Amino acid sequence: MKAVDLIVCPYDGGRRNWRCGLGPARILQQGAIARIEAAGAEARVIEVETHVGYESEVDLVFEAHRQIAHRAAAARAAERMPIILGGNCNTAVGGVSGTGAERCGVVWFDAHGDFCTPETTDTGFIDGMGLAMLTGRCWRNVLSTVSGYVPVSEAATAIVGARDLDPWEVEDLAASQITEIRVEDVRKSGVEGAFTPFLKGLSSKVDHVYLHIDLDAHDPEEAPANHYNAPNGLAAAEVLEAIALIGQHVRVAGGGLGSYDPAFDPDGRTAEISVQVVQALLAAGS
Ligand SMILES: [Mn+2]
Repeated sequence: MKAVDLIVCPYDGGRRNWRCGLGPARILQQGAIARIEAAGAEARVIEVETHVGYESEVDLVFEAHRQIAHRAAAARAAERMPIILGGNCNTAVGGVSGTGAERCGVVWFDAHGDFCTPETTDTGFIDGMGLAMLTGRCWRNVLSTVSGYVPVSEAATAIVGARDLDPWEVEDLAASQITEIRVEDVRKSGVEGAFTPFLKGLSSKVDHVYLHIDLDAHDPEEAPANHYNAPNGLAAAEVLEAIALIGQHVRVAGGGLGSYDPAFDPDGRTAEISVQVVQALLAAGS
């Protein structure tokens, strides 16, 4: 795609510019715009402003989804690719809703399941519910306030690189129709071998896909992302290869990055990889 809206939503735990909320600014500082433009595309940055009556994490999460949905829909209407630079993973519902949730597939890269619900969570941490929200397992009444939201089909959803799951997430993912692509699948069969069974039938089920990349899907030795780092993750080259491969099978309409806390990345390796992920999304997108 030739034009991109980088939609910045710098929240973590309901706080602006805190912890992973500082990730988007660090990715921009790494030269994301200049490098997109050097590759022949045009980019602009749109920062999400949230205005809520009561600043709880819950209020801010859903207001962010509403705002992101609006911005992503405006981007698609202008034939620009929406790429959300988020704080935590509570941006994907907005991104998918704005990109077009009907007949949308999702590939969710993450060390964690993000598949808790208010009934199964041990902590109440809303960031652990992003994929469960996206597939319609919880918060459905308030999610109806997000323009364009409908639950995405589990059969058109894959979670990639998850390796640090709560017991309920293990059980609920296994019982769901979501495809799990594990790090060991990629090690054993390569990116193409691990992804192709999911991708080969996908274009008959959906019109497009949205790719959500939690940076902690990567191995923390190569790309330290945040305080929830889990060992034995994906190589950056594998993530980039997967994004390109997905684009060969189905239209990539939008995507997002999240859960990158620059405090865990003193030498900027993850910032660099994040820019490469943005460029890969743009190259795969249409
Ligand atoms: Mn996540």
